[in-house]
Amino acid sequence: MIGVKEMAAQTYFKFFKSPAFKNFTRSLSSVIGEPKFIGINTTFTDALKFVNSESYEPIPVYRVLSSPNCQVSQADAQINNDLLLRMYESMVRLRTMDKILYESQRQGRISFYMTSTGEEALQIGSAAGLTLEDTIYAQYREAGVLLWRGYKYSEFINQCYGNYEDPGKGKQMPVHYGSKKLNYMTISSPLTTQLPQAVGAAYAIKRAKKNACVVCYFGEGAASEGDAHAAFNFAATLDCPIIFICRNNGYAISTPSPEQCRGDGIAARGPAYGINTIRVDGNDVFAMHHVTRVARDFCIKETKPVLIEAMSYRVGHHSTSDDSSAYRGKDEINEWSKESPIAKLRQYLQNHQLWDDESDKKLEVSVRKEFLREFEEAEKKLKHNWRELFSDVYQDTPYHIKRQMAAMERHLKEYHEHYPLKEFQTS
Ligand SMILES: Cc1ncc(C[n+]2csc(CCOP(=O)(O)OP(=O)(O)O)c2C)c(N)n1
Repeated sequence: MIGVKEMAAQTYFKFFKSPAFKNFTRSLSSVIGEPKFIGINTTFTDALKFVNSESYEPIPVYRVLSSPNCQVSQADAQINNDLLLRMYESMVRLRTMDKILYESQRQGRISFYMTSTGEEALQIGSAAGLTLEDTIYAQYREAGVLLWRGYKYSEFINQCYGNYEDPGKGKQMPVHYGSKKLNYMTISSPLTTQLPQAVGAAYAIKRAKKNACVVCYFGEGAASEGDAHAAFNFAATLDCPIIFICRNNGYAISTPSPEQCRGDGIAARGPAYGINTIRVDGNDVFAMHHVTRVARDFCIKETKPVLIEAMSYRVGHHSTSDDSSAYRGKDEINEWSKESPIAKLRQYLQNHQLWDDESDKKLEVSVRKEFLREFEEAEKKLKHNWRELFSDVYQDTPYHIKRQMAAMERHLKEYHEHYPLKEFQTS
């Protein structure tokens, strides 16, 4: 039985929610002077006040793995043990692969490399919160995402060598991976091109009513390109199911993020575009995984975009072409190395009797052995026929390209002893 008071409360509640009440308040506000500007929902004020960073409340960083005890503070951010161990192993695999490929560049075996050191949790945590149905548009420092999705060591190495097993036929720089099978778009060197492309793909997914989303990774430096604005705005106004994951690792090559942009980082831009936004500790694999899972559910259910700013630190040089000691001190790197996401997760596993020194040693040895075996194989493989240099751009090779190819043919005939032609396929 409900009493008179409850009935009265229900009636009031119904009235306040009714269209009649909305019409009444709308007509009242036009009398007392509330703004009717299209698309803006606010009030008039006679206080002349600029909105500035002092009156602005910075967006906090979502974190669940508390230091120094490495406990997970939120029940729904917990990860089951099997998945957690798989995540840890993937982080160690990524670090080992980075180490070997970085050193192989230093030995002159490959031309270029970029490591993910310090950003392993960001990549593996988010990748584990997605499915293979979700389409990935990445920058270049997201090898961990591809590794998690099942890209093999041999595939990474073949691409870096540009040998005949590289689907890109050696036409791209190392680390410009792509995999149709794993729904991972091939990396483009020009920054931020992936953002508007990713929004277009998300719009297509929305029209096809697929139970999936697009996930677009980019650095805070890339967010300064005009394409980022176009992408955010289209995603918001066209209600696209896309998760933007900004990897804010503190630097865009030598430019520290406070010189890259002012204000409250990249996350602050989200609400201005009308995008649901969160800032997360990218070194906390639990938080990263949880946020990505929730964002995925939200953006598929609501067909709306989400912006995640994942805070981390680029421990390594920008690439093998960079020497970061020219623009940052050792102390800073040492300080951040203490925040190693791999060490944090390892501590958690150890605290819960899921891992120990012995398991660590075993894993390191087996990963290294497996990787080096693949590495040796890839190194023996020939590169594509040099004539491939001229293919795959035009459907019908134009006259000037044919002329260049003939000139190259003549040149190599005459000066063949100066070129490592034995390393290339002949047909
Ligand atoms: C349009 C364009 N401008 C400049 C460059 C040169 N460039 C390559 S990487 C890079 C820094 C990008 O930094 P960020 O987006 O923060 O990613 P991070 O390398 O830190 O992961 C720059 C300026 C480029 N590749 N494309």
